Amino acid sequence: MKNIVVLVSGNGSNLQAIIDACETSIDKGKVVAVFSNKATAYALERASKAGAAAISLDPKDFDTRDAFDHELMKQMDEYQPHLVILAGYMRILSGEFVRHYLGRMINIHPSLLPKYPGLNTYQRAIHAGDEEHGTSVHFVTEQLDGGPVILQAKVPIFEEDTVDTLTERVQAQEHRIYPLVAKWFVEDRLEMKAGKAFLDGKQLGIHGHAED
Ligand code: NHR
Ligand code: GAR
Repeated sequence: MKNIVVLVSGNGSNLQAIIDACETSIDKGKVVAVFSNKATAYALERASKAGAAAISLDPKDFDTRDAFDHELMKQMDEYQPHLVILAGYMRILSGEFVRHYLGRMINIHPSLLPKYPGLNTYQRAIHAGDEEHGTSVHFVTEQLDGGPVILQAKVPIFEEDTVDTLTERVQAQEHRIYPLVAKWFVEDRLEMKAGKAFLDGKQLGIHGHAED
């Protein structure tokens, strides 16, 4: 079994999709621990229900970002993670933390990267009058939302869309693609080398694996 550790801050619908996939399609992976920077995150309840450790650390108990990340790393390593998954984790990670998990930490970001790194992507896409939006799974590097993309999913934006309707459409796609990427990683089909993503030894392009 390969241990998966997930970092969350909120609802945890992506966490749930991955937990469910570990019961069905990700034969070699298991979510062993879930860490949150918010004690009230619903994701922690999902973790407990699934029999994973559910742990919250409060940033207020630490003087600096580095100190918080260092403690988080120490506690995570007790679970010997093969893969670290950011699933709606809303805190920027320090350089030390990112370097420690480099090549085995992935994130899902709600935009078609490299478009719209950072926050409020739905508002920005609607406001810009874009005809499509989407989500990207990428390896985490020190550059915020700048690591190599593994897989994207696109959705249309309709005239009557609001942030809520668009979020719902994008998240439905996230729940499909994130477990798939986790499965690839656990099966040792996916790796990051020299800042690029490779699937089955083939280098992926800037939009990741081409899939409809
Ligand atoms: N850390 C590094 N080093 N690199 C990445 O690519 C990261 C990361 C940490 C989180 C997720 C990311 C996203 O998918 C992620 C990718 C939070 C912020 C942010 O500005 C930005 C991007 C992401 C997550 N957070 C504020 C902060 O000061 C807090 C915002 C809040 O609490 O609402 O940490 O979008
Ligand atoms: C997801 O849609 C993810 O793309 C986004 O937060 C949501 C979390 O939902 N991530 C970010 O915005 C990272 N900054 P979930 O908690 O239900 O999985």
